[in-house]
Amino acid sequence: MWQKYSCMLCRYLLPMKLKYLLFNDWLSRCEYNVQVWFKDPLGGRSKERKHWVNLAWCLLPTLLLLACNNDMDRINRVKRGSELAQQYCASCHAFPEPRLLDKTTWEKDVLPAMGERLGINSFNGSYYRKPVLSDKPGATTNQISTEDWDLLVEYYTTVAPWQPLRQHRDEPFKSPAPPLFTVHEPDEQMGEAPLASYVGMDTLHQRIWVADGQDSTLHIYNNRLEPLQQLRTASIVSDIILPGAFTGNRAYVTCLGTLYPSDALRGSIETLQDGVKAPLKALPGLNGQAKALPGLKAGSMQAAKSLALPADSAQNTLQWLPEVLKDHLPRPVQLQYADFNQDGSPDLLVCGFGYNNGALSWLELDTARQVAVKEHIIFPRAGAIKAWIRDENHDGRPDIWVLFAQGDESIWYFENTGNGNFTPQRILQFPPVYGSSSFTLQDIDHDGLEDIIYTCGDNADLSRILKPYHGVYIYKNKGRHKFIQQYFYPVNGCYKAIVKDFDLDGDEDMLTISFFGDYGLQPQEGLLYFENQGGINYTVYTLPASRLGHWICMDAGDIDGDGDIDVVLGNFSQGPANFPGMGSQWRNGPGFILLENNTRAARKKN
Ligand SMILES: [Ca+2]
Ligand SMILES: [Ca+2]
Ligand SMILES: [Ca+2]
Ligand SMILES: [Ca+2]
Repeated sequence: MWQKYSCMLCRYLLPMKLKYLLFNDWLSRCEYNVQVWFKDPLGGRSKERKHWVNLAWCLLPTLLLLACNNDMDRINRVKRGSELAQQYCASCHAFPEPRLLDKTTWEKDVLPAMGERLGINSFNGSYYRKPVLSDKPGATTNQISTEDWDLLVEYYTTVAPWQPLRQHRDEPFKSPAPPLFTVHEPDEQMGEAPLASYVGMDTLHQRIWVADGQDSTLHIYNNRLEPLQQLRTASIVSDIILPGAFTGNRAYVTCLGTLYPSDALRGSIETLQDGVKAPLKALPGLNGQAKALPGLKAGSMQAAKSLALPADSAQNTLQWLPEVLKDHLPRPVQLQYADFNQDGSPDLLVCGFGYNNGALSWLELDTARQVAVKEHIIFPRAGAIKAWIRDENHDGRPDIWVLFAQGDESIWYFENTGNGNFTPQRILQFPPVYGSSSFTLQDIDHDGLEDIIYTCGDNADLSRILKPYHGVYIYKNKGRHKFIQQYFYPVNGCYKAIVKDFDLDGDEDMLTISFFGDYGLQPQEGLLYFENQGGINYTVYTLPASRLGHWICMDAGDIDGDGDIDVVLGNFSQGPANFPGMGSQWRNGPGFILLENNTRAARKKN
């Protein structure tokens, strides 16, 4: 006990210079008292008591000194542990500061898994839960000695806080939000306990596509939310390139293979070809006049002058025929398209998330035969989750921006150097506990340079505690690939931000969804509206629709053609399971909802 308090005294209360002065003072007192003791050992009773007191006074600093020596040993060990953490942890990803997690989460959850990757299966003589396995079966990789690993763990468990950091908002969110959206639910649901893994708006044909992970099915609705077709896919759908300019009458469907982390190459890409090629014609009764559409539970969706649907969609006779374009992919989560090798034929970019292994790659297509003729690996790394195509340097070749969300969480720029070859450059790097979830490129401040809007909040990995650094970030583009953080708003478990001018006042607003929100105390985090107040300033509002489902995916577009941006949200009704009450609410909720934007209609009224 006394060691503990003396160590605290040394560590927290006394700066080094003061310790030195006190120590010298004590030494001189000891020297004086010892001299007096031996010079006058037969003094009076009071004098004897005084000498005992003086002796005790001499012993106290000695005890403190011993304690300090223990303390100094520990300080030196922790210092060495810090160097080892920089050496080993930062060799794979951004250096994770101990303060990002609490001591227990480091010791019990994160470090055992990290030790396993370095070939370590014990700490201070106690064995971790799992056996040591390397990526190559039958081989183990001891990359760090047991002694060094113990020092590294001691560093994290010493410096980390006892309790997780708390979320802090300078500006709490507000309620009620401006009456921007009206909620619509489909009459015909996807099934009980929906697991929406994808929602998308085909604004060209005014259809909504929703994938259900329960039974790997794809559901297509018209903009009245009436079902047009349901079909089965190879596996759970993660992304779709909807029919449009690139794909003509085809859709390209990304099938994840397996929902849970795995290195199995079960992912695939399917093409869907519309079997009925009916000509476009205007729906009867909608010849350019605003009219409430039937089939909606609430609200008054406005039909637009341009509203025209294929006859087949009006008659519920879509016949999409799936064909496998490419299989054996590492958990692909997104597709993009461009002519990467400039041969006049479009190619596909695949974000192969994988688990330990994954790849960013592009596929040369034989669009006539509907097969991928060759796969080119751009970056053999796990975690590619979101990509955007830009001709960044205006040389006519499509370049690529990618967020990697596994291990080395980071945003990369791949410059197309010709013939489908790319030069990688890391632009931003985030600590591996951030749980990067999405990013987008948009010129928020209208200075001619696209800025980065980044969200983090995936919390399904090793450290499943609420994290105050989860939320939405804006990095301002300073030119020459330099980005500076200009904005952060904390949102637990933030999964995606869509940046659009929702209220049509000329500046970029945002909608965010959260999958791992703080459902115990602030379930409103599930869906937030950021109204731009000029520059990079927002007022953040809660939206009542946050209660209706466990929103995991979101898309935006003008689905009714009236000139404002509507939103579709997908409900993944499972997990996290530790919030009683929310589970049944989500399971009984709709598979998806449409938020119809009222802005244009309100302006017409006024
Ligand atoms: Ca090409
Ligand atoms: Ca900008
Ligand atoms: Ca706006
Ligand atoms: Ca609209």
